[in-house]
Amino acid sequence: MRILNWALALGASALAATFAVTCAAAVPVYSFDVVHTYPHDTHAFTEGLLYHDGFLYESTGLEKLSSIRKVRLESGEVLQKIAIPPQYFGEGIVIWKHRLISLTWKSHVGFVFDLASLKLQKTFHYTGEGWALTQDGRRLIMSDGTAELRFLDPLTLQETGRLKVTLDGQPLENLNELEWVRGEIFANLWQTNWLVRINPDSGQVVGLIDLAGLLRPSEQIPGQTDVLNGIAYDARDDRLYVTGKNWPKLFEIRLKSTGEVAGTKH
Ligand SMILES: [Ca+2]
Repeated sequence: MRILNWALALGASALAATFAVTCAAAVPVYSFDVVHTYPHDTHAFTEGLLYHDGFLYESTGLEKLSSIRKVRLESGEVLQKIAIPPQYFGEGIVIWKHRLISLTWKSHVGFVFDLASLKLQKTFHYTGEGWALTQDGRRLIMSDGTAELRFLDPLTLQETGRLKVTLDGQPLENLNELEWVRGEIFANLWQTNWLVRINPDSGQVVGLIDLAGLLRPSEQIPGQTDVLNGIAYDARDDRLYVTGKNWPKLFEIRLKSTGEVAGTKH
């Protein structure tokens, strides 16, 4: 079995510099098979992605361009779309019952929309940055760019706790887009082609998913195609979707074990 140095594998030089050579547990590394490929709006700077009742919901970022959309998976057709007020940089989204909740990056403001109409119902506030949202059936889970995930009460949107995420015992920062998948939190590591699988109780990373090569170089639009971001999961049919900022494609993928583990050199 080959052991990868995870800090080098993630291309995370800052992490490598602070990494202590104390190997707690080697973490399995997964690769992927593409099951289906779907079109994706190359002007959608994806910040949030989820699957609900047969449709994708996607939020996009950038000032003056932020939006929330309901999208037909198969065609990429935008069925409903609202603009986020131009002073805000839109971030993650989550659905809780008949509401859709969204974050903004650095404005400390979140929005609650009626899911059916996408009409704004109210705003709420939080400290720090807003990156992504998902939910585990009991709580909302929020990332803010640090190594900590926050749990929020889904009704009051007040913080109820935090989870420090660690890889091999070290805090793992830049947790971006989130998805609750089969009892684990999946997170996209910002500016990398990696997803991590997080134990929601311990915060430990229990798997690394290498998505390098998912979008081929020939499919990338110079000056426009940005980083991997966006994970959605259809729990009913066990389908996992991923895309990226301004990517021309959205992929259904299936994870496969590489037989490799990531850890440190001993
Ligand atoms: Ca998601």
